[in-house]
Amino acid sequence: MPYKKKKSTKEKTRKLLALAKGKKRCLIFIQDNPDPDAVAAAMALARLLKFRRKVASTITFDGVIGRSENQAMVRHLKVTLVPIDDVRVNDYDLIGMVDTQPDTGNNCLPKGMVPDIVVDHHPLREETKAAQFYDVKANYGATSTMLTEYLFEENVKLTKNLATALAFGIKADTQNLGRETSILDIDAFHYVYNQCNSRLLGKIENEKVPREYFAVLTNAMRNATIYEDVVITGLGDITNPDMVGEIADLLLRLEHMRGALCYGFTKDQAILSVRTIDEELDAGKLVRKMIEEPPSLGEQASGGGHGMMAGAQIPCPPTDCQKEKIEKAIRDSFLNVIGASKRARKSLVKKSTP
Ligand SMILES: [Mn+2]
Repeated sequence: MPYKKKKSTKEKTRKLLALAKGKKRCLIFIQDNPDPDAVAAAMALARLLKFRRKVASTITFDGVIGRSENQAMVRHLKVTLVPIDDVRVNDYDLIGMVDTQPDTGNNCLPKGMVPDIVVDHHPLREETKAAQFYDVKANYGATSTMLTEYLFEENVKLTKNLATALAFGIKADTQNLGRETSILDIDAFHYVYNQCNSRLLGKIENEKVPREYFAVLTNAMRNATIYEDVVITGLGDITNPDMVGEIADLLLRLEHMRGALCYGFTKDQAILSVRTIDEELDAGKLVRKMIEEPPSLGEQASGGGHGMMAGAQIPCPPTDCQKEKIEKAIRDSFLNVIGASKRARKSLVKKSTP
């Protein structure tokens, strides 16, 4: 079926492009430790602004490009991502934000700054409404799908690299169009896949991983504990924060489980990922309850998510870090909110014998 334009998209792109009129440089914020959907969506917004308004964009982020696949994406598709520490925010006359929103705690937008443009597929936040332009639709599986609609609406030709990025972005956020996917994601995927370099996409998705990857994985499985029908593991200190989400996904595949939690410590924070297949208990609500309800993660924690997946971060500077205390708070509050007994515990795998 041919890809179709939507009336609602036309209204959105018109408003967005009106805002960009006469502007010169756009700074696009994405989430910390960005994933393929964030990178692809930012590339697409940059392309739209360049093609229709001759606005040049810089994509900025904080944290690291952790997963080998994501590093391969950036390398093969020649994406330039500039760390926030190397950016002078005052050099820009337009501020964009994609795949995240102000005040979520997982991006480096300076405190108090209101972006001009916000496009995201997580639940709408109150702070976002201050933006002159926002398009936030939680029924989309990927922000890349929303930006694909914009580009199609505005007849912007996709480069091979951009089409490949968008295809990867949509696949990555929807577990290959299987999780939280709408027909909109599938239609957009077909559109970009037809124009992408599928051989290169395959190469990116199957990028080699370092030995450390298997060390983290082994450690995670050895430390995993089952409490009734939920499973929890901690990774200790990590250099790649993306492992937390990847391992939570993996643990949820364990039969009879309705929830999984994985957490780890980066240099200045504890981060956690929650996954659930419980229709009643939305992962986003679960994480919000973990932050708000006693025994809570504390006032400094922030987080969010939706449907089956959510995450949070708790500041934990290396100097006064009380990792054990935070670890206990994470585990206790998760078990409390999801309703699983602390006492009924067993190890996921038996300790190996020499
Ligand atoms: Mn996304």
